[in-house]
Amino acid sequence: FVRRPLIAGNWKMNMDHVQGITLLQKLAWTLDDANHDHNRVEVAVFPPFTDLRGVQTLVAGDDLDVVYGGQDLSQHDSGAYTGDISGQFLNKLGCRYVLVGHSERRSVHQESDETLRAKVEAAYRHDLVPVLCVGEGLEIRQAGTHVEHTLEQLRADVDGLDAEKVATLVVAYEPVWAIGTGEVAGPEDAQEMCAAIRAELTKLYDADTAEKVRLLYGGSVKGQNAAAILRERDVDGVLVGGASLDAGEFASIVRFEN
Ligand code: G2H
Repeated sequence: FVRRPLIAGNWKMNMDHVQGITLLQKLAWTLDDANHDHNRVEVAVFPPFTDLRGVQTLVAGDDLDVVYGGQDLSQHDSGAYTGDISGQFLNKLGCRYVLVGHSERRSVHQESDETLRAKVEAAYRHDLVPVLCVGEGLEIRQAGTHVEHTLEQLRADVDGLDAEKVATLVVAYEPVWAIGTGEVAGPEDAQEMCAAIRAELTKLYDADTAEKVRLLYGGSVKGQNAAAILRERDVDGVLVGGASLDAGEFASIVRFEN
């Protein structure tokens, strides 16, 4: 691998703090039992905000080789924004990453690219690495304009960021039609888009920067399809929803054979 693969579990609005701790403990035991080589991939989980403190305590106390992040953050640092979570709070809880612009945030919360651009900036302001999610819906896929659509989101969300920051960025390509539906984009679909994203980053920045960016695929990833997706040249990891809620299934994705 040119870039260290990132296997990320997005718990979405699942797992209360007790269930979250149990899941993470089981994951650690499963990987230990299998003598998993922790240097091979980076494992990250994105629990609900209310689980983060518990995850932090467990990871530090048991010295787990797992990093974690928030599922969203505010574009603001503090103030009268009831219900929002600042990047500085996530940073203080030891988060390394934060999801930005997951399709469920774009559709359920109508987050615009302008807001997401501000959230990317806020993440960097608080030393968090944004995992920027982009991707097209079914109609756009059927119309054949999915590459253009996804690159437009990318351009809008990273507009004006300096190359040094972009080099650390993670971009997750998640075709909305393949999320939680059991429909998986084929490995070649994932590769097509990830290659297009890398080419676009080369155009916007330079080849060196683009080669450093990790590109993930997300959408109905499971133990049984992960290896084929991860074998693609420009795919540097996966963002897993449903299958990350089962320790054994997620462990089998982490331990994919290539
Ligand atoms: C896409 C993915 C994780 P799932 O949302 O972000 O979820 O694996 O359930 O399709």
